[in-house]
Amino acid sequence: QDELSYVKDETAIPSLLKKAKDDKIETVWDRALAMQPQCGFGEMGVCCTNCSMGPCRIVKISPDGPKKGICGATEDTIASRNFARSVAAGSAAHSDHGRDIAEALHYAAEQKRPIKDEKKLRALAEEWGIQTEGRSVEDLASKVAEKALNEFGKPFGHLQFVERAPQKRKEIWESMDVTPRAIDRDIVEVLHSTHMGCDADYRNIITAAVRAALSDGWGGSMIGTELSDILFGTPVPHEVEANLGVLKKDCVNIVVHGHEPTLSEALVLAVNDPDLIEAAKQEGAQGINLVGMCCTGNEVAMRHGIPMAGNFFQQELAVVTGVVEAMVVDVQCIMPSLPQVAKCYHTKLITTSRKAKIPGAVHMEFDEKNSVECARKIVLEAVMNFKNRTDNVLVPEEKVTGRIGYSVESIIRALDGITNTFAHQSGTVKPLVDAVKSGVLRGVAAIVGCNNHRVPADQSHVLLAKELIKNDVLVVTTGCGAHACIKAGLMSEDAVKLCGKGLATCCELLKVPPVLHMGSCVDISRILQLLAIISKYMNVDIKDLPVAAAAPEWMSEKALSIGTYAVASGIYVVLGVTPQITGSENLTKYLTSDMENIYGGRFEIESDPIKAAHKILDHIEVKRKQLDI
Ligand code: NFS
Ligand code: SF4
Repeated sequence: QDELSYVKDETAIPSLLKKAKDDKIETVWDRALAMQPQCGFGEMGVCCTNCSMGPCRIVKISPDGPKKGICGATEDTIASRNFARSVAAGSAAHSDHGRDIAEALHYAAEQKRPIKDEKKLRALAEEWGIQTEGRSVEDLASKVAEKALNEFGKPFGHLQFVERAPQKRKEIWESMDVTPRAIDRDIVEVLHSTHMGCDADYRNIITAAVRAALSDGWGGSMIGTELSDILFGTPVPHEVEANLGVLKKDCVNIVVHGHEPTLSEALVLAVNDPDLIEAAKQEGAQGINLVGMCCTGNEVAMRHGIPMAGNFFQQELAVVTGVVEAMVVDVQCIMPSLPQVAKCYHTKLITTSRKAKIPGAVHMEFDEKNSVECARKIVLEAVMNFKNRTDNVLVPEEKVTGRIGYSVESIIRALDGITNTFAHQSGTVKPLVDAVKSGVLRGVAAIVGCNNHRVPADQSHVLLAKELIKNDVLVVTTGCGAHACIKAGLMSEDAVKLCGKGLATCCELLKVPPVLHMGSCVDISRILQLLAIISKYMNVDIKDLPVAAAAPEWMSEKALSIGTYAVASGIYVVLGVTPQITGSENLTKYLTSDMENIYGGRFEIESDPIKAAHKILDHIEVKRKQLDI
């Protein structure tokens, strides 16, 4: 009980919810309430609208209702098709983000703009068989970008990043014929095969979904991460402030929200422009305060220490503070309700992508070829809006500091820092593996994903993380889960107090928090990469490692794609919110059990975060036993 009230307070949500109520603002919680009871057919995944003979639904609760769609599709076919289409959409979202980054790298090379991580660029070029000797940075960047863009539609072969996976994993994929081939093709194939009257075998439908998901994790997302690092810099550890308390009453506040770092990087440059700062002062502000929300927030926090204003369920509340001059958004996880909320204050909601326009928002399209100028215009729009702010403001006090920036490179560098303690070759994961083998550290768990009204916001993320670190499991996190963890203080030095003795010792030695922020949701590819490195170092498959993943509050299709590629990569994945599959017992059994026999990973559904933690701990112990450590 104590723990619950503590978690609720640290989100900064209650005070702003009260203000929202006073201001007669409708929020996601109000709409969720109004939606009750939610449709049982949809919840179970047995509603089909794939053709206009439908909608069809399978009636499970009474023996008399229809058991087949009008075309004859069974509950297994319908539920698996729905699931597969969600995975394909999620993979599309991540991968299209990756493609935009590849294009941005291409333009940067063309326009001779700075390319931050030349070392990483050269390493990737070599990995991809591009001649590096005697080539300029621009030339190499443009070749790498081109090769990345080809990954989306190349007619033959398979994705290049597949080669990063351990040998045994590649063999499993080969044997199941799920080795991702070309990103767009694998996604299109799901849409084709789930068209009316095509694939009716739920297992085969999930196999296609697995291929599309793998083309996300080991394809589009990995391209997004790697090329963002090359272009904008690979994150290194540093301190950052988090929660809505990072908004500043006396400054022009700009919240950048969405996903792709291209827009946010340009804004970071623009807010430091002396002319714009001067303009803000002319308007009576002390300066310009740029803060980030959701995954874009993670991107700019990881690379520039821009404060993390909040996660998915805090986006409306950020506007409710009354001090946001502009909320600038690009793609994904942006609530269409925002213009309604913004209308009640002075906030301008500015959409910037042709892929995501919202009625009621101001649209200022962001052009990658002209990024800096676009960003300046947006910032000026915010600055000029400062004078419209009213007295109806509330900046919550909640604000914490945490240490973030844990790319694979910085994790390995942190491990290198203890060379004197362990006999150790530098640049490897040996100290981490040694700590796991000795049992000081039991294993590693990833906590990722969103907020969902079915769970008190952030609570499952935080309770799960605390239970795991208490039991000597190192936690890595991304996305909105990372926001939840930093807000709860789990990325601060103090968090070591919450750890078991073994993990506490490791953290003190490595000077890292027990919960490592690895970035945005596309950066889950960093976690795959880390697991691949560890597997190769230990000469085992990913499925043999004492690791697990959880998405305790997930809601998006992207999360389903992530879960699916994680399972197909051999990882045990606990979902805290039940996916819309339960109308098909066969499909449910396939995802939560049969897949383990094929891929070594499987889904688990567990809504109680403490029970979820113990399932993860049990899983880790089983894997340790099998490894004989
Ligand atoms: Ni991930 Fe990022 Fe958050 Fe969920 Fe949305 S922001 S890509 S989908 S809600 S974690
Ligand atoms: Fe109904 Fe079949 Fe059409 Fe789906 S595809 S709506 S189950 S007739």
